[in-house]
Amino acid sequence: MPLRIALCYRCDDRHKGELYARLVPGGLLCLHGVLRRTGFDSRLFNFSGVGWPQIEQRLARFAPRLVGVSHFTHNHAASMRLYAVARTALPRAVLVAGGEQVTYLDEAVLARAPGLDAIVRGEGEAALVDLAQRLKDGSRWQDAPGLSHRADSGIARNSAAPPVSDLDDCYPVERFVACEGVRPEEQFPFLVTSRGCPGRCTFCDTPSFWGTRLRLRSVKSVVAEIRHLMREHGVIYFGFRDDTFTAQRERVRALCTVLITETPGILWSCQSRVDTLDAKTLLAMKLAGCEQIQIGIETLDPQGQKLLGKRVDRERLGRTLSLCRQIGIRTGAYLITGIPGQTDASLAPEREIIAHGGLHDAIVSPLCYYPGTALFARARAAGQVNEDIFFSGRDESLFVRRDRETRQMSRRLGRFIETHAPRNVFSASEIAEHLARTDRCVSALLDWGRACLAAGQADEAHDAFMEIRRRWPRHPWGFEALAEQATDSGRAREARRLRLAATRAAREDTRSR
Ligand code: B12
Ligand code: SF4
Repeated sequence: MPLRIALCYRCDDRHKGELYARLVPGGLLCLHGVLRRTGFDSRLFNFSGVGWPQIEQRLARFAPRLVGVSHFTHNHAASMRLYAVARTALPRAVLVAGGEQVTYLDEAVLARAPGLDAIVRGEGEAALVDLAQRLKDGSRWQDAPGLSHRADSGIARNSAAPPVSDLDDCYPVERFVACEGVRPEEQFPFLVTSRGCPGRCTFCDTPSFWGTRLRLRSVKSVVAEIRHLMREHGVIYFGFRDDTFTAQRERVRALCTVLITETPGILWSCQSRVDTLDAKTLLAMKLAGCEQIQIGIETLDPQGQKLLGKRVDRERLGRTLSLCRQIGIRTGAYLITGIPGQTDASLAPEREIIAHGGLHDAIVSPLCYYPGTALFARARAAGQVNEDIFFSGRDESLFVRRDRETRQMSRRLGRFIETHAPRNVFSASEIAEHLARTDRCVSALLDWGRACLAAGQADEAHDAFMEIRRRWPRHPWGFEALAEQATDSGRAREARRLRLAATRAAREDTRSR
């Protein structure tokens, strides 16, 4: 009988109403898929929002030999309780944790969680498969690489597990089966095609956790995943959530070329930096269905940039934003408030770029300490903070600044974005240009149709959506857009029928290729 393994995630209760927090970390799906492919009976449990007595019962009923928990900073409190509940339900199971929080706080977490046997530091695939294999063989699981575990002398740290050499191996289709509490339409649209980032931002732990060398999945593996999700789950909108999706532009263009022929029925967004975008790549992305890019700007203040280790050149930013507008890709920005030394006046360049740079949206987040970041290491060395902030269970304990000025700055900037960003929608003449540049591609036609709808020109909108239907008869977004129009004019039944047709089209289109 294959060894039974339960992989679990639970978000903190204060976040259970937030879609993003409820999703299981992408890496837990990878571990689940790799374990299943290797022949283990792995089951993935998303316990977000589930009551503790039910969790205890469910684990006892499944009776796994090994339990793995994903423990990040934002689900710290829930993970700690999960260890206690799992230990009560399964007194003899081996209970391990992995994820960004426990990787850097292994000793402190083990000291506070008596039910937890071990922590896997860093990338989990090789270490967890090794551990499971040892359990199956009856050899000492404590010797698996990458582990921090309890020993007579305190906490023992085994040497690091080898990094996965071929990332494609971490993304088998087995990760989409045997998942409880996972809603495919919410969880599966997020795609990650690489690990590592060449950046060295001080507020981010990616450089230390994943390294500054980029490892990439092959185009074939990414396209196979998209096709699978379209066919089996009817997903037609994806978010590439790589840290810097465009870090290697030739690879992005190669991917786009295949997407255009193999999965013409999708739209997508991605995240990037201004210094990794150019006209040729942006056009390839637009033609392959990219409709939005979120750009990490963080701050435009030179002092702030120095502190955060990220230099965004204002001129280049302006050029990139206007290139995106010319090609027809919407832009969003990530901005950070609460940087030491930042004042409302020093946010003038950000306001300028929001009002006149053509941004469609911006998200403001407070500067936070995370374990494994240079920002935290420096502050700790200077005696300003210690690890206790990660154990308080409150988001605010992570904020670098908690003063009144910071709260005001964040509120004001938020209001400024709400007022100004909506004014930056593409104008009719801009969309007409996008249509010409892209030989009337699907995403430009959608923009055109939607702009017509907003302007009350229902017939023109219908024509644009029907053009998609005519030129790409099985393209799901043709149906989807017509469904939007039907909803708009109160034809609910027709909208439902068209939505069903969109899902069917996505599935049939991938089957027929
Ligand atoms: C894509 C992404 C998202 C997406 C999708 C998340 C998802 N559920 O798939 C969205 C937009 C929803 C999102 C939201 C958030 N995210 Co996010 N996200 C990422 C990003 C860019 C990639 C995640 C990923 O797939 N990585 C690749 C996989 C393979 O790695 P992994 O999930 O970490 O898992 C590996 C290891 O951690 C370990 N591991 C993990 N769990 C376990 C369990 C066991 C038993 C074992 C052995 C090993 C193990 O092994 C895994 C496989 O190698 C990362 C940055 C990064 N590069 O990782 C940030 C990151 C994970 N996010 C982060 C944050 C803060 C958030 C939010 C809280 C933001 C917010 N304020 O809303 C929310 C929380 C939502 C959530 N439930 O995770 C931080 C977490 C920092 C921390 N210390 O916890 C990160 C690290 C970004 C950063 N560098 O600061 N995120
Ligand atoms: S913030 Fe983005 S660009 Fe900077 S190191 Fe992290 S992942 Fe890389």
